[in-house]
Amino acid sequence: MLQLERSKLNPILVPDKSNWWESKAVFNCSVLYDGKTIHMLYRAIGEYDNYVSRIGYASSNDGLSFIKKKEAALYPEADYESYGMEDPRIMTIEDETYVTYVVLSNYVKNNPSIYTALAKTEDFLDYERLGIITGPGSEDKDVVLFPKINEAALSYMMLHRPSTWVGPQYNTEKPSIWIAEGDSITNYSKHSLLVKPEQSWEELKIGVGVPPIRTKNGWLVIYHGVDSDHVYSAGAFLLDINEPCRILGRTKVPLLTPEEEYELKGDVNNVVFPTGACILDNKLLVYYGAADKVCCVATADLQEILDYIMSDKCSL
Ligand code: BMA
Repeated sequence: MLQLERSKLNPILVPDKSNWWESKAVFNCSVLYDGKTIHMLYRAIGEYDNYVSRIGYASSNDGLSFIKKKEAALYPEADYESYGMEDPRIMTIEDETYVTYVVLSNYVKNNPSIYTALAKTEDFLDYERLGIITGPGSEDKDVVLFPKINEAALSYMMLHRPSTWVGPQYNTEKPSIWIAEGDSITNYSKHSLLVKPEQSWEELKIGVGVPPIRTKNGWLVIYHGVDSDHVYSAGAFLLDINEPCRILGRTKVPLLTPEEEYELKGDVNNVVFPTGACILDNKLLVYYGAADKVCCVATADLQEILDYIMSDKCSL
């Protein structure tokens, strides 16, 4: 049974009491390695009354020690962001850098409407907002975009988790991971069910954590599953490079489940929530939020994890 190995330096990012917008919690971090610098965006909380999230930026040369920028990278400006911007995920598509993030707005009967929005950046300083990219009423979170599947690909591909798409008409009883095709980077219309909860550790729901990573064996996707006690764990599946609707393997047992104090106790207990990854010297570094409080990293040898996902032990 393969497990991700936690860094001894965890947690690698903690709240900064002296900086109001990130004084309470910093978690669910995503990264982009540009060959020199590891850029990180993370969800930050500065007050519990309204629990409005902002997005912070940090950078590193080794993937372990990060220096934060004092000002928030993204904070609610657009109407659709008014109650928070959560869970940023960084992707490169055709040499451009994009960020998906969950937005909360328009409270109706104490419930916020949930969407995912997209922004584009060249330097992690300025962000161009491209608007909401998920449909009304779907309460879509955990949205990641694929890089272009191949040179000839005309369409854009997305993985998403529409929370309300459950029931016989959707062929799934629990919120699941869907794959969608779009004619532009912001407009996705063809949707199909891709991965449903199967094991007890993912009984309540699953959602993609980390944007798909191109490997020689296929697209590696790290995701989270939530069990009936609301414990969040991490698993992985592998998709065919040219036909990402084809699943090549999937972990049956979590790669990471809350065990350490910083994962067991926080603002939401018992959470490991992977949202980013990069590869350094053939090592996969998986970045995750722990207990909705701090940022952490855990690693695995890239080839070992690919072989493991493809092996009988964990495939479907
Ligand atoms: C999800 C999101 C994440 C959070 C997780 C665990 O629905 O809100 O930001 O880390 O729940 O609380």
